[in-house]
Amino acid sequence: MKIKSLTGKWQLKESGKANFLTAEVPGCVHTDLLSAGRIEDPFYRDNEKKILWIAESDWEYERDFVISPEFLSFERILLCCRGLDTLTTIYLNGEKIAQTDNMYRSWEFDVKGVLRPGNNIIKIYFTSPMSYLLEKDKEFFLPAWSVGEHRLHGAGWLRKQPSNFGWDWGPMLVTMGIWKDIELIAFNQGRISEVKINQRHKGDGMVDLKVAMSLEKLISDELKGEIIFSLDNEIVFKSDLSFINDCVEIEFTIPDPKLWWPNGMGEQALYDLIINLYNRIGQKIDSDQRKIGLRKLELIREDDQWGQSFKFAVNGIEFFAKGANWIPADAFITRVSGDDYHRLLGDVAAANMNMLRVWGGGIYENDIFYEICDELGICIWQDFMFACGTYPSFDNDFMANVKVEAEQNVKRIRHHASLALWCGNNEIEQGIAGDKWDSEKIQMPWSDYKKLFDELLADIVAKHDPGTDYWPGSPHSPIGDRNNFYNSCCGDAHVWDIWHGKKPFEWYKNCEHRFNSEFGFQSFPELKTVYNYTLAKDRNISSYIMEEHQRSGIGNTTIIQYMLDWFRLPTSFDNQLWLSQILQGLGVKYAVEHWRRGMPRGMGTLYWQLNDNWPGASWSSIDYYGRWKAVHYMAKKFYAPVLLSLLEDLKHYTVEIHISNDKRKDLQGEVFWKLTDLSGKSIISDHFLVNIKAQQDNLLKTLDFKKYLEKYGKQNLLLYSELKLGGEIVSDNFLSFAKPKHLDLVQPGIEYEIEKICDKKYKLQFTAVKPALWVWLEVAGIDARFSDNFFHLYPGRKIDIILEINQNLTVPLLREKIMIRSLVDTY
Ligand code: BMA
Repeated sequence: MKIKSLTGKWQLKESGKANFLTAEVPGCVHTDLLSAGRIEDPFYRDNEKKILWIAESDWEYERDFVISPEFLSFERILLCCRGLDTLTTIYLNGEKIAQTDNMYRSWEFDVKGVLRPGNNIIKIYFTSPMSYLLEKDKEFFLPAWSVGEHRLHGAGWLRKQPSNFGWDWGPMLVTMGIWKDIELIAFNQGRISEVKINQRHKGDGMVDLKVAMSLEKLISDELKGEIIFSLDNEIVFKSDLSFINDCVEIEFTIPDPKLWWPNGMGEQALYDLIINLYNRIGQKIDSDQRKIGLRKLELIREDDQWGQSFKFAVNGIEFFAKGANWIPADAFITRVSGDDYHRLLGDVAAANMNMLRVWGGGIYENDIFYEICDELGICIWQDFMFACGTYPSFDNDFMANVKVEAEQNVKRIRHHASLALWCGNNEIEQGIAGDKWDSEKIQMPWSDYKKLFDELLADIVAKHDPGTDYWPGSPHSPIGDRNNFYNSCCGDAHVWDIWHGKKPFEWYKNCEHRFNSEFGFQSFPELKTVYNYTLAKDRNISSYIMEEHQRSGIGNTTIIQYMLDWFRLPTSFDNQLWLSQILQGLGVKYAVEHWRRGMPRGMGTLYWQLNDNWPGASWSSIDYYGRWKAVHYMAKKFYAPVLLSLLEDLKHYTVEIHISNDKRKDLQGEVFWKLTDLSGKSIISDHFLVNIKAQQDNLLKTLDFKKYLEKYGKQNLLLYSELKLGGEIVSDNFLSFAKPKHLDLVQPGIEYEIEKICDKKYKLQFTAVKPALWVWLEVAGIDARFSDNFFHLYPGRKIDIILEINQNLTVPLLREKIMIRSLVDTY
């Protein structure tokens, strides 16, 4: 097989205009216009508004390329477009090859008859998605949520990233372009067209692997091949293959399998599967290589005392899913590099997460995303790309288009060890499926809903990936009235009573669902990030520009409302941003700790949302530039495998000490707790040895503070607790009886030592004379990663922090740049 890549430099122009500019493929019109200096940074201030015309126009990409007579002599030559966004007409040497209408599909066209030796010209015309949608809207209006100033209507007709039209955390930047690789492939005799792997984990611990391989065969004679299955370069199984027909299936047993485990549960062993195809004279003509993790990953739904479970199990071990929801990592998805995927997913693993949900308003992610998830043990809940609106499932062309899209993506992703679940859509069962088509209620009938989500997609998963479970929508209630999408007895739930419903954080304590696939709270990004999209005059949270970068209609008022509940309203802009992050962290922590204590009734929490696709206020825990918000540091702690949490009962003056243990073994440890006044003076403390049962929550003790609360008053007491395993603190927590705003904290007198570990890496040890809450560190002007941040200090407690920066500073210079603040500095 020969491949001729057509990526790289192309020419691009707006249809009807004369001037071409240089385009980069993969890429999109916006990023090319940006590189050419024709538009300003769309993320800066309100520039986004000035460039809506881009998607209202048609665009033309073209390039030439040279084809050798040798290339042309191959029997079959295909033009492969791995991703076109979205409505295109393709011309090769002036001849129309095809039209495309789905950004999620990969396209192959036979072009042997059109290519010629020497110079060739390919042109791809992109039709404006906006004018197309305007037309389709007239044909049949598809109701959808939140359409308005910041979200365009009609996206349901087009198989294109829904959030590209604007969302409540991202810009309205409707892209067009060749967004994935484009190439010519040429081959003789045959090529590998499909590889399907089936794992059977047997009672005796062995694993049977069935590998079915299909060829696109151009000859009727037999073709030879070979399959090699190895681990760390040691061959575990090898066999010759003979393709008399188009398909061969081979089955073999791995007697002593090294299993793949999610993050925190064990190693991520990945075997190499190689399939080679040879021609008649023994030359390799095609090959397929992929990494395979041996594991059984399933959704367990069985009747129990609460209704029906919703929990994942790996290799027969049930586990609590800890993670977040993933959105496309840039409004211009072609800008997301391999390094970006590595960094973001590394941050996911570092926060002790074991699952991400690839949310249905984005994209089926790139291969590299799933490869890294395999390596890091991050299980993937994979939505099909349908979200928050109605879809024309009554239209046969639409359904045929979706069918190919779904088949291709299922076949592309199914072999990944990390794949845990296929899910039909986001939130369409949350009130959008109803009695009939209804624009006012924003509804489509269940009958049409079912065609797409109960039948088409379910059938495709059953046929092409029977080893992975299918779930029709998130949320979905499998028992009883399906309209009751918030059923706490079964299914998954999106818990938005906090934030959208404005209920207090404490309300989480009343809320028991089987799996919390969405819940969350917004915050602002830190000042460094805000600097990137504002002028000095914009730096007030209610300025026009700050509100432009806040896409939730209730956003800033909701942040401030909750902030007033918990904290003193800071007067400086900088502190408002930081405190919004602490507030967000507090809310998400409240929820996760509660739900982890409630296991096994609820067996998962995926907060909304991990990342951002532009800089602005949102529910993310990592901002657009990769900066960890407070909640991401907190996630590392509230998702720790062994978590100590404190549950207050202010009516009865008690506090329960819990340890949620996700480990598969019982543990022995020691718990320490201490009650102090606001000056840090110890009032009472204790420590005791504990036996911590595996894979469950352990209520260790209920402490009664009535006496102390009456004597000192709730505003004057702080409670700290720590868990030691093997002499080392593995989890710690803090509780105040009054809301933090009512604590008359004083300047804590924080001291620290710095020790340089190696270049760009330092150890800092912190102590304080008085209690310091949510101590946060910055290195002035430098992006830093701390092993912990937003931690609590009290007299007698030393906290070691590892600091990594991308510069090599001397200790004195670093000391000059370290900035330390804590809650009292927001007063
Ligand atoms: C959810 C998501 C998104 C949205 C988020 C915040 O339910 O599915 O649609 O961004 O809420 O409103």
